[in-house]
Order: sequence, then C-alpha cells, then structure tokens
Amino acid sequence: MSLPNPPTKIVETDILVVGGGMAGCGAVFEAKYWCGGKCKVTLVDKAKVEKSGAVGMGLSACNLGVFTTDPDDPKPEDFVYYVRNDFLGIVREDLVYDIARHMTSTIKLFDEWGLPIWRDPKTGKYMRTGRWQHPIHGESYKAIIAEACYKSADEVYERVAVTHPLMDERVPNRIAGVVGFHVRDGTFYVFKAKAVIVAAGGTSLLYRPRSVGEGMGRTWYPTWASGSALAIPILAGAEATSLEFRLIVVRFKDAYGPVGFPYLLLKMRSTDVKGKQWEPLPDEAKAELSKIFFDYAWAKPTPTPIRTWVTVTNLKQGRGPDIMQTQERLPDHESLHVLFEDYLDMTPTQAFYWAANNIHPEKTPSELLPTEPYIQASHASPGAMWASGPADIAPPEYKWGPNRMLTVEGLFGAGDTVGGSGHKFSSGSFTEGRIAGKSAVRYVLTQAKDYKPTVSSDTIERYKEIVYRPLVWYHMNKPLTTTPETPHTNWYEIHPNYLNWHQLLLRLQKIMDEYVAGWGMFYVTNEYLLNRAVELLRMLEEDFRFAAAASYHELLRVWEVYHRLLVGQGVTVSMLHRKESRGYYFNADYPYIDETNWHVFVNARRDPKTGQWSVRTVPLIHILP
Ligand code: SFD
Ligand code: AMP
Repeated sequence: MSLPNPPTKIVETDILVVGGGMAGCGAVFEAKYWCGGKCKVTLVDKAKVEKSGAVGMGLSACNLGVFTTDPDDPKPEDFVYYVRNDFLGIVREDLVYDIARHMTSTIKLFDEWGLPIWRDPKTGKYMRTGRWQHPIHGESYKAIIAEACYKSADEVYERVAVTHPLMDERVPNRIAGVVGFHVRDGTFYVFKAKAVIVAAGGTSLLYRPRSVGEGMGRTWYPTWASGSALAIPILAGAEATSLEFRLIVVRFKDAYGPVGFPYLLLKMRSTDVKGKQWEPLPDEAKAELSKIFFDYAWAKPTPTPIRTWVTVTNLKQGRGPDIMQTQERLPDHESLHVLFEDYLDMTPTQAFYWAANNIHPEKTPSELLPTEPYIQASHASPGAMWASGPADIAPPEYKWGPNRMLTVEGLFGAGDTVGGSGHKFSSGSFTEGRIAGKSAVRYVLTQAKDYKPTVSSDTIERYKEIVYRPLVWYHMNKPLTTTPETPHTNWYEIHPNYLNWHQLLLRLQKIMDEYVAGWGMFYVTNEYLLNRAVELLRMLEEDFRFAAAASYHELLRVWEVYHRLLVGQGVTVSMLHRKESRGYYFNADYPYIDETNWHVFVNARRDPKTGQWSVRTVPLIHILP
C-alpha cells in the first residue's frame, strides 16, 4: 500500500446516530417515527448493523422485560429499588424509572417484529427467568432489530468508524458533527448534524483480559466494544459519571459464558472447590461484610458486586475457583438442551468449549471466574456519561436540557453511553435509544430549528491529517525495520520508530491491570498506584504520535485503542477521587464503604483543549423513599 490519499465525503443531516447497536437502532426507529418527513435521520456504524455490537452473536434473554398493570408483573418502582441496591446506592433513579415505564411497548414491538420470546403455555404470558427477564430464542436477535432500523433510517453508512467529534466554531460547547473513515476503502467521512446521538457501545479490552496468548480474542463483553460510546463524548468535553464503578462479572472460566440463565432459569448453585456455599455466614464474617458493603450486603437479591466479591474472596483464600454445580440440575435431556441452546444463542464459544474439553455439564461441574473489568452502563454498572433527565421526574439538579442530552449542547446518548444508570441490557438500551431519539427530534424541530453547523474546511483538513497520521507514519518509517508488514503477528518485534496498535493495546492493558485494580491485582489498588497510573497513561497518550498502521484495518485498531485509553484515564482519575471502596474494587488506603461521606456521584471531565481531567463530587438525589 502506498501513501494514502483518500477522498473526502461530506454528509449533512438533522439527526446523526453514531452506532447501530441496540440503543442506536432504537434511536433511529423512534426518531424517524416522530420526524416523519420533517427531518432526516442518518446512521453510521463501524460494522454491519445486522451483526454488530454486543448482540452480534445473539442473546438468550431480553434481560429487561415488561412492566404492566397486571398484579403479577413487577412495577417500575420495584425495578428502581432493585437497581439502587445492585449499584450499592449510586444511581440516577430518574433515568432508571424512565426506561422501565417504556419497556412494555418495546417488548411488544420486538414480538411483532418476529423475535421468538418464550411464552408460558398455560397463561400465554411472556415467560420470566428472573423477575425482569424474558427468555428468547435469540440467535437472530440483532438481525431482527437491524431490519426495523434499516427500514426507518433515511441513510445508513456502514463500515465507517467514527474517530472524533466536530465542535461548532461559532457556538461554544456545541457539537456540530463527527468525523471518521471507511474501514475498507479509506474514504474520509465528515458528518454535520443538528443533533448527534452517540450509542457506540461499551468498553472491553481496556484491562488485560484473562484470555491471553492462546485464548486471546475471547472476552465476555465483545472485543470490538472499544469504548467509543464514552470516548467520543469525552473528546467533545462532555462530563462522565461513576467511571470508577467498573463492571466485573462472574462468568464460566475461559469461554466467558454468562451465568444468569443457569442461576435463574435452571436454579443452579455454585460453591467453592470444597463444595461449600458462602451462606450461611458466621457472625464475624457478617460484621466484616457490613463494613465492606454497608446495609446493601443484606439486600435481596444479593447485589452483583457482592456476588463477584464472594468469588474473588474464595479465589484469594485458596478455595477457588468457584464451581457451578451444573450436574445437579440437569436431570433430563430437555434441561441439557435448554442449557446448550442458551449458549448457542448467545455465547457459542461456551458450548464449543465444553465440547472441546470433554465437559459434559450433566455429569461434570464447570469452573467460574470473575472477569477483567469492563466500562459500560447497560449491565450491572453505571460508568459512562452524565445525561439530563426526563422533564417530568428528574430533579432540577439533573435537568439542564432535553432528556438524554449530555453536558454538550446537541449531543445525546443512550445505552452504554448514559451513566448513573444500568440494568438496561439489550431491550432497555433499545428503549433508552427510543427515548433519546424522540427527545432529539423535538430538539431539532424546536430549539435547534435554525441551527447550522459551522465547521471550517481548515478544521476538516486538520482532522483528516490527524486521522490518517498512523498510516503516513508507518510508510515513512517502515524502511527502518526488518519486519514492517507483519506488525500484528510479530507484535513482539521492536520497531525503532513506531508502535503498532497491538503494542499500544498491550501497554494500556498492563497499566490498567497492574495499577488500576485489574484481575492481576485481585481488583485492589491504592493512591500510590493510581497516581502512577495517571502519569503512565499520560505518557502513553503522548506516545500515540508514534502510532503506526499498515492498513485501514490497523488504522481502525489504533483509534479503538485511543478511545480505550481515554476511558482508562477517566476511570483512573475517578477512582483517585473516591476516598472509599465501593462497587467491584478495593482501594487499600480506604478499604471500606463510607456511606456518610461518599453516597455521591463522582463526575469527571477532560478539557478538550488541554487534555487535563477535572473531577467533582455531585450530590445524589433519591426520588423514591
Ligand atoms: O446475560 C461504532 N447483554 C445482554 N442483554 C440482554 O438483554 N440479555 C442477555 O442475555 C445479555 N447477556 C449478554 C449481553 C452482552 C453480551 C456481549 C453477552 C451476553 C455475551 C448486554 C447487551 O448486549 C447490551 O447491554 C446492549 O447491547 C448494549 O447496547 P448498546 O447499543 O449500548 O451497545 P451495542 O449493542 O454494543 O452497540 C454499539 C454499536 O456501536 C458501533 N460502534 N460505530 C461507529 N464508530 C465507532 N467508533 C463505533 N464503536 C462502536 C458498534 O459496531 C455497534 O453497532 S448477559 O450476559 O447479560
Ligand atoms: P448474567 O447472565 O450474569 O449477565 O445475568 C443476567 C441477568 O440475571 C441479570 O439481570 C443479572 O442481574 C441476573 N442474575 C444473574 N445471576 C443472578 C443471581 N445469582 N441472582 C439474581 N440475579 C442474577
């Protein structure tokens, strides 16, 4: 490949949705419904929407289901209490409630579109695995949702990776669009819009995954989740919240198969290697647990961070790994079939792993491990961006613009992008996308009616230079190395003048794992380590000037690592700010929860001009008693 000289394509639209995952598809669908012929809705995704995002491999449940007036169904308030306990108190109840009250309509849409949701043969009602979840035959889940999205959008640009936001040159703190490039033909794309909804998914591979070397490429949250949902707003100067509250879930060892289905539907139990369950606890263990988790320790169901803590503690004390006693609950072929279908629908690797390792779940139990940390706000963690709440229920402190607008004018979020909330999963993320889509339509048809993005051609040229620099740098410097063409297979080769994406990624993961409470440190850190991490991450950012890409594919990888790095910086400064231990990690300098002083949000913002982070504490206002 010679030095790149790609063409530039400029796209003008009213509402631009970045990321066609669950939230992005919901946003497109709803925005077009309310726009009618009055505004244009454009979708851009780095992949093919039919199989993109966290649902690309399928799923086995809509983990957030219907809330009806039927006395048997849960009420939105019940769900808010559940999420409040699961997040050890740190939650934006306005955002959680807002999603719950719109869930029934989403599930009905999915049903109409042909998603096979399991029904109780006696009542005809959607079956439930747990209190909120409906099981599905979900191998084609994403394709079904994508079809509705394709049919709604005015324009869809696939295989275009968004790298940077474009800020308006007339109005301060106002987004004007985004830039990116086509990952196959290299075309430089400039999108200008009145409103931008970022729904570009959560963050995996920020921390060193448990699967390295021979198992590399396997993580629970998908390897292609590059943290762009957070990084694009962070680059625009939007404020983030709760980034220190990373997600660490218990999963089947090595294949990372989720555990909700076996626990909830098949009623399996897990033990330590000696066959002992963690409950009932002796009195002294109860006292210690109260110090670590306050009253949340006794919440029912047990909050996810505590379930993870049990597995981590067993590991640390030599009683791990925990074991899922699958054989106790697979009396017949029917249950075994259900278990295999669960994974073939959602995490096929889990089924392959059992087959490849001679594990017969009906006879042999399976090992569990806590994962490396992920940063996202759709599962059991709230770390992402700070968003304005719904007009009718958000307290004034949480309301500065239209629903789901971030702290940058015209920039909206949904799904993994919107923090302070969670347990949205696939169906709730779609619902939040719908909420953001509707809100953005009202915004572009009223408040932003006369707005015209102002971006100079100099700025566009400057971004083009920035985005393609790793390609240019590679071509300039490749004569200085003996193995220029194979940087990712021979990633351990030293190149005198450049770093390829894989080297950058491994360096990032090493810093995050060893300094910022990864699995290699049993999720423990301290102020010394965090301060050093801030320095190391700053130096890594400086070294991005040596980033080299031999192809457009590698260019994508470089920008994905850069997005992860920005998220990592936010996580580190947020952890440093919170002077207690809460969630899924322990700060050895402040080993216990401090409910008196730290029942608050920690919000972080990166100054787009200087790259400096500032962190503040924001009061937590409960809506429900
Ligand atoms: O059991 C760019 N999830 C589950 N949810 C459920 O409802 N049921 C389950 O059974 C679930 N399980 C599960 C889940 C996820 C995974 C990976 C497994 C198992 C193995 C969680 C949901 O999948 C998740 O909550 C939602 O998908 C989140 O939605 P959203 O829209 O916030 O993210 P996305 O779907 O990943 O989409 C992101 C999109 O952005 C694109 N993108 N486009 C342009 N430029 C860039 N720079 C971009 N970066 C990303 C992506 O391509 C994608 O389309 S269980 O374990 O919980
Ligand atoms: P998971 O498969 O672990 O991602 O979980 C899917 C859903 O089941 C989520 O709503 C979890 O909170 C819930 N869940 C998983 N395991 C348990 C458990 N042991 N007790 C209660 N809820 C659980």
